[in-house]
Amino acid sequence: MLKGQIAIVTGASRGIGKEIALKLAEQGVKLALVGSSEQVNQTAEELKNKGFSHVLPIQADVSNESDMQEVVRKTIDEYGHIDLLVNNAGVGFFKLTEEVTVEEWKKVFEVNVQGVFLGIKAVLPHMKEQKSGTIITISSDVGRYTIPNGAAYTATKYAVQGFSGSVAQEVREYGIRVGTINPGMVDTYFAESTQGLPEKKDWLKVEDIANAVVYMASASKYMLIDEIVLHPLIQQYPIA
Ligand code: NJP
Repeated sequence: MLKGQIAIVTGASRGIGKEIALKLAEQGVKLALVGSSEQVNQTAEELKNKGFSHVLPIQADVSNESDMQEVVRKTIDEYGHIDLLVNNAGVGFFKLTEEVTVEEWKKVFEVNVQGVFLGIKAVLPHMKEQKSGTIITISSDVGRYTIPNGAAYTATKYAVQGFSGSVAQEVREYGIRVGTINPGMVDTYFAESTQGLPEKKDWLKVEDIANAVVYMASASKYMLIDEIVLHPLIQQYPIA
């Protein structure tokens, strides 16, 4: 169902975004991969070595407006249009609020909130014109309930939920679907961790989130899946 579609995946250098890229490529999706470091080129090379030829790496910062406009321009130049945007890039840190610096506060909002805004802002004119499109943002379970020692990160994910929900209502009349995926603990490099550590063996795997993206994106065109929430069984979490 996704075969031949065109997708932009942000934060595709590693972790969840890299796996989303692989799962979409396996479905026959043509990809533009966005990361702020050179690692995004390496990820694209790995996919090409696996036999997926339609992979365009774009080194860009999601929090920079001209970068994201350029991402959309390059994707359209390469493939002609855009069916799917996956806003996955994100950063996080976990510490007591009084220890958070203004620079850290700004950074987490710039990437997690402004980055989502700029990605959506850049694709919407094209999706509105073609009267179709799907936008999926990898938010978090902490976009729905609060945790201690992560107030700044939690605040960004609440913002993402509100933003995404409002945009969804703005654009449904254009056939554009906007939803979020809200995972609990996922084994990645997030917050300066390392993917594959033995102590994270019972956490969600990157493929769990990537499979959710494929499910959401391939839903019938008349259906919007607003939100998918998923947790590892071992994670205790409050119900909002
Ligand atoms: O993290 P990680 P995840 N512009 O650190 C990229 C959410 N989440 O895969 O810039 C463009 O392995 C970076 O690439 P690069 C989380 O909030 C996670 O876990 O080249 N890209 C890398 O590819 C986030 O939204 C958990 O270094 C930028 C990627 O982002 C999403 O899942 C739980 C960038 C980060 O890869 C993916 O995070 C949860 C920028 N300015 C939600 N800055 C979890 N892991 O437990 C960073 O609830 N990137």
